[in-house]
Amino acid sequence: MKEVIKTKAKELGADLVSVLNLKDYRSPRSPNPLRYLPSAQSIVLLAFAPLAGAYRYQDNTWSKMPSFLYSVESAGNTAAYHLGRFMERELGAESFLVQAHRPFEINEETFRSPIGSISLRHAAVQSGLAVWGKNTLALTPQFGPRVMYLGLLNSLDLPSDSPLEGYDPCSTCQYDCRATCPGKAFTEDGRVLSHRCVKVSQPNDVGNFMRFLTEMAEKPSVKERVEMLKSPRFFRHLQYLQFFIHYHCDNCTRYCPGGLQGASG
Ligand code: B12
Repeated sequence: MKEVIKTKAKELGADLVSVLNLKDYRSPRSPNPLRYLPSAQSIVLLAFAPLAGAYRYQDNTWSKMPSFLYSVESAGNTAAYHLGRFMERELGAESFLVQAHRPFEINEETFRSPIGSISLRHAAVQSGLAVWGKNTLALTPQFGPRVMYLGLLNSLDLPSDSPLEGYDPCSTCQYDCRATCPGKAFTEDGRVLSHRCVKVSQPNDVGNFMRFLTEMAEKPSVKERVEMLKSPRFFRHLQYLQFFIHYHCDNCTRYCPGGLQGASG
């Protein structure tokens, strides 16, 4: 059954596929998957590679986004949806699509450090698709960190794939992703501080928009407030909100040498 699902996933456009039984899923900070699908027994993990040109740009531009996020995410969602429907129709499974990132559950505890429904990196590592990198990303032998993960939580009791052995790209790597992070977002114990990362990776995100609005509210005259609204800064925030997400810095992904001999290199 597992092979039928994997073959179908590849036909639908996934670059990499693996399976993790929930008995083998460990992500202590993440919610209980049964909250999302009470009948869930396993996760089918899908990885989609961006277009090769996505990381070749000289200057960081808005225009890079469709190549490595918007197109990959919509293709991934479409493929995962069709795979889920296939599993429902042909294999009698119930499925729940684990989104690539947003929307998050936003509450008092998580709004400064968002948590996904399923930790796709933990699932990727535990099902042998990838290994943990020093950049805290899940590095695949084929593409390094340059993949987008999605998941299908489902009710089939599928056996897990084995974790990868003998692949340890960070042990010989010369690129010090942690020390060169422009946001100084990495902690000694291998975590990423969200607020520091977001400051440089998503400079037009909600926090910075709030700063903009506060500044505007504090301006003494209407004329000055209107001037702020007519500025490129406001338009950047607006565009960010319309497009849902925009990564500026992506150095830990872009410069990671892992997988550069693979299909994306
Ligand atoms: C919230 C989130 C963020 C937040 C917070 C990240 C965080 N600290 O977890 C912010 C906004 C900072 C962020 C940034 C980025 N993100 Co993000 N993010 C997510 C999301 C939606 C949820 C992650 C989550 O639940 N974290 C909370 C819990 C689970 O984490 P945790 O238990 O504390 O584990 C952390 C550490 O303990 C450590 N860790 C745990 N065990 C081990 C073991 C070892 C050996 C090591 C070294 C580390 C380690 O890794 C985790 C990260 O800090 C996932 C999608 C998903 N559903 O998984 C994407 C996801 C992780 N993000 C992704 C990407 C691409 C990015 C960015 C590169 C985007 C960008 N250009 O800015 C950066 C990378 C920053 C980095 N180096 O981690 C990809 C990663 C792909 C990959 N190959 O690994 C994911 C999987 C999205 C996807 N669908 O593909 N992200």
